[in-house]
Amino acid sequence: NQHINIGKEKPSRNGFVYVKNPHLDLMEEDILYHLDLGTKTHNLPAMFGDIKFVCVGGSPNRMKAFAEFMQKELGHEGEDNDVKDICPGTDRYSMYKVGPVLSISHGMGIPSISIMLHELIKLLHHAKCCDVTIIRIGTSGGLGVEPGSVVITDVAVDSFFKPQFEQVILDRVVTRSTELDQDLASELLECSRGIKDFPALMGHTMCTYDFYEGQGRLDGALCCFSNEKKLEYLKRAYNAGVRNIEMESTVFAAMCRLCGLKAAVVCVTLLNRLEGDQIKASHEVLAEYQRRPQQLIATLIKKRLELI
Ligand code: DUR
Repeated sequence: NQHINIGKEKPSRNGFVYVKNPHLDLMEEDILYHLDLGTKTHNLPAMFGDIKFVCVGGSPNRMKAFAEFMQKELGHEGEDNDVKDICPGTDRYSMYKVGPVLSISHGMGIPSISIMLHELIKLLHHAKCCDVTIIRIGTSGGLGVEPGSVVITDVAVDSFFKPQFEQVILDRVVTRSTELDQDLASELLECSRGIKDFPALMGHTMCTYDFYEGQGRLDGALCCFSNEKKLEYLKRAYNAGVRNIEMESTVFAAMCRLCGLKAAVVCVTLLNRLEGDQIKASHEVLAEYQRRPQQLIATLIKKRLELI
């Protein structure tokens, strides 16, 4: 198999959301199958043209909670109080819109978020959105950090600690950069300093293809390595700058960068992987942890909209 690095692929910088696919121009209609939306069935510019912030996260319930939280924060609660799922025709992903903020779920892992991102990016493109900031808010396993800490990703790295995402396309391996927007990451860290008792730090985020063996866990249905080997690997990751581990950041960073979206990843850590594998905190504690990235993003959005 040939291994190619598309050096020609340059990020877009003029504010619009780009699709880098010549075939799309030749299509009469574009059906966004997993979102149950389309260019002929929906007026996408009217529905989505004003979007400036997109938040994505794994769980549909959490993304609904985020939309409800944003509704309160932005003072958008009216008579029509409920946030409504824009994609009720599909149970693959849920989507909510509150003013200029779109909140969408992406499921777990690279394949799931990648399908959603293809359709989301086309949606933003068809809607002629401009200057869009996109943030993944999620959960992760921490490395040498206190559980509940919020990690703002400076670079997303793969299991070899490299800042790249490899995708098999036809029968070749295409390597793409996973650089994120450094200014946005710094702005988020700055915002976090303004929130009382908010444990946040910047660090590398490692993205894997699995939750168990792929993250060096000893508690899966299969495991073929010792506790010593596990700790040796995780400590090497720590020394390479990794502070948390999740399953979506590399493809998220790679796709957003190429399509002109300023992207950030903000994940709370549910445990310290140097101390264990199982997530043992109570539901209440975990729920509180998961509100932390939401709080940070709400602060950033309100600052940007000059509401604070
Ligand atoms: N996640 C991990 N590892 C952890 C905790 C959370 O990958 O230790 C993220 C990624 C995935 C989901 O979407 O949460 C799995 O629980």
